[in-house]
Amino acid sequence: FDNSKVTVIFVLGGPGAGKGTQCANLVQDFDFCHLSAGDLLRAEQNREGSQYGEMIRTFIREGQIVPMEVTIKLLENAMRAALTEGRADEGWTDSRGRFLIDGFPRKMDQAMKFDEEVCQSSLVMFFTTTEEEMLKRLMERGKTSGREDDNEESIKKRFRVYKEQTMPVIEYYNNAHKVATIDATATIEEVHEKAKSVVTQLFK
Ligand code: UP5
Ligand code: MG
Repeated sequence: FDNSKVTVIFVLGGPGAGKGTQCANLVQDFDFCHLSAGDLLRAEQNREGSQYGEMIRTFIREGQIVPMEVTIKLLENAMRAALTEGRADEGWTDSRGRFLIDGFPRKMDQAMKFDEEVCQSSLVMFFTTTEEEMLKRLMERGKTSGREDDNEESIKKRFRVYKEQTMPVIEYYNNAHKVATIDATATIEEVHEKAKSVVTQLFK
């Protein structure tokens, strides 16, 4: 994608930090197309005829990172679709091409490949809070989410993979001065206000 036509913000943070919630809020404020890598993988897992369904299910349950070729292909397809068709479902109407990419890249290899072959991100929003808080949120959500990884065993594995594989990605972008760190411990509304001001700064 042409970086002069497309703006990408990566949204990172631990499992349950509130990435999806905050992206949904930012879509209301700015003309963003919100793409959650996890949601795209879950949709592909459930798509009839997908050759990756079983593989994705196993990786997600174990909290492991699905091989990057699959995820990057899904993201690229979704970006292309959004640029050509718009995303009326999210109220995304014009084609300036502003993307919030949620929960990606969570491993160094994905970060390098996306930067080199898809496009460069403008900013990384990093939502951070304690493991205790994230566990509490996910266990609560697990009562109704139907997500196969919202159980204590999977959550512990997700925390481990996050620390071992995703934190280095955040470090890497931090060294490139691309990271805006946002304390996600406060209420959804308070976190939203902070996130909103970060994006406003970027687009100023
Ligand atoms: N909540 C949110 N904010 C709150 C606040 N401020 N105060 C109180 N409660 C708050 O929020 C989680 C819950 O907390 C909700 O109930 C919310 O109301 C509440 P949410 O916004 O859903 O948090 P989020 O950070 O999006 O949590 P999520 O569980 O989606 O994070 P993960 O990063 O674990 O999940 P994701 O879907 O991104 O990935 C799932 C799996 O897919 C990965 O483990 C991996 O196996 C696979 N994957 C890949 O392999 N590759 C990828 O590139 C991406 C994913
Ligand atoms: Mg999410």
